[in-house]
Amino acid sequence: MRDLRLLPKKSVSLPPMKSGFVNIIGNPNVGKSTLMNALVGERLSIITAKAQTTRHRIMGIVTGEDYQIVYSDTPGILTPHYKMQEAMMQFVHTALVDADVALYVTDVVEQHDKHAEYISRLQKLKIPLVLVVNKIDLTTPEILEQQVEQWHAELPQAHIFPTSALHKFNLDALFKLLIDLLPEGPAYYDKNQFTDKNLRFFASEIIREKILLHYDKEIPYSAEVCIDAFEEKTDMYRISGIIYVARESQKAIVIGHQGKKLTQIGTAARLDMEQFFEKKVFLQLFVKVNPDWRDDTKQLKKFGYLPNE
Ligand SMILES: Nc1nc2c(ncn2[C@@H]2O[C@H](COP(=O)(O)OP(=O)(O)OP(=O)(O)O)[C@@H](O)[C@H]2O)c(=O)[nH]1
Ligand SMILES: [Mg+2]
Repeated sequence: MRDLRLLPKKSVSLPPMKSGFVNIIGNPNVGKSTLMNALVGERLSIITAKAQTTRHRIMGIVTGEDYQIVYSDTPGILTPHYKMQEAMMQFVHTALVDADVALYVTDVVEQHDKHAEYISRLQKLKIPLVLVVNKIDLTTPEILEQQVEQWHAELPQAHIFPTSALHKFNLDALFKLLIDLLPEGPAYYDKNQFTDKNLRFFASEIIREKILLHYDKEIPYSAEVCIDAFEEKTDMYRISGIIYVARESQKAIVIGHQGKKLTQIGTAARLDMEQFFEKKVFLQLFVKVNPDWRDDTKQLKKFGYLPNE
């Protein structure tokens, strides 16, 4: 029998592995988080109709046979008034620097002039740029066409892509384009890993989402959630969270008459957690006043806005 080792290797043309970072940036409320969740197929980022819902950079990892896309959802671009918002913008700037593909999201309702500062940055990018025009369910084909032309004139190098993240319209085609644009390379993360954040982070975000949904005015923007205990029992998670607000008057509003409001958001958060964790959850919530956390470096480190070195 012939020694098989001496035979020339049969050339099996496996498709090359594509991998890299697709970083999603854009103004507040345009649908960045809705888009990432839809592309990943998990509810990783919280979504509300209020601007500044996302405060962190949250990765969503999708791995297939021959690709790995590491999406990053980021906070909406704003002019910072607090150190917390400066940290939020730092997440955005880093995301522009370490992307393999930049995915800039706008929508059909926001004013074009809201982009001025970032347009010049986008024009100088050396990496592929995809400009997603989201919420096309809210406009007509004629208006959309005009907007696409305007974007094309301003960013001739961009792949302009109309979507409706809410209705999952055009997302398969977007995914294919992203795979095309990604460089060849090995997977960065284990194929079973789907995010860089831990269970505590998701628990705190789910509580924060309920605060955004149930309170108006300044409360959602003054509030932060910290998980002070997260016990993993065999049949359940026992979670204790502290809601920090800026003033005594806000604490009273968050708790509500006879604690009813707090019970209401606690129940809503627990139900969402049980769905997300696929586990029974026992949730306790406390409210504390913490006037200056948005400008306090130590606390911003504790809450994960600043690195801990
Ligand atoms: N009609 C419509 N609404 C959408 C679409 N995508 C997102 N939305 C809505 O827009 C609002 C904002 O969505 P988010 O995904 O939280 O937006 P974001 O850009 O992540 O916002 P920030 O985190 O605050 O910067 C929510 O009410 C979404 O339901 C869409 O395609 N069509
Ligand atoms: Mg968001």
